[in-house]
Amino acid sequence: MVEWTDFERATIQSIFSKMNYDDVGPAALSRCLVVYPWTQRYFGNFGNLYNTAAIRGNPMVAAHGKTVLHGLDRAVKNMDDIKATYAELSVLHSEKLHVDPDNFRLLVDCLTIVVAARMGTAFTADVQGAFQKFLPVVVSSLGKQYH
Ligand code: HNI
Repeated sequence: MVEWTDFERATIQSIFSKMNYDDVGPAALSRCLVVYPWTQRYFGNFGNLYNTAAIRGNPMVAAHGKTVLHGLDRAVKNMDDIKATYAELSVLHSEKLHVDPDNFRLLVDCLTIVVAARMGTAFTADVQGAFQKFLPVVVSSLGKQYH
């Protein structure tokens, strides 16, 4: 069970409440697919992922990027029990999608870079500290049902 300070809670909630999901979700997922090309293997049914332009222009990537952010939303709303919140999603990624859990960290790293770029100077070291405390909890909770 992770303990959160008032600052950490307020910061995480503020980042997500100000975030434009339609922009940040597609940007984070497409960045992950470009920077770490092996992550493309899970999206074989998404059509053309041939190069950076194709990935960035792919509507299925964009839609799925938003889905992932809505998935993260659930953790933001349940910060005191992220593990239970993600139990089902963890089973899905493990048993049905067979996603290597190492990839969760790659995606949240790309998300961090996109959020930092969008927030600019508001992404202070303290804000980054709170965000980077939250994301590994997400990553480890999504990996909990793997065995
Ligand atoms: Ni992920 C489906 C959330 C990381 C590959 N994923 C989902 C869904 C959510 C979700 C929500 C929709 C579930 C449903 O339909 O019930 N995924 C998340 C979150 C993270 C994450 C919160 C981490 C931050 N997923 C990843 C990663 C990969 C990944 C890193 C692969 C590299 N996810 C998938 C695939 C699907 C998926 C593949 C099914 C997509 C589809 O529509 O066919």
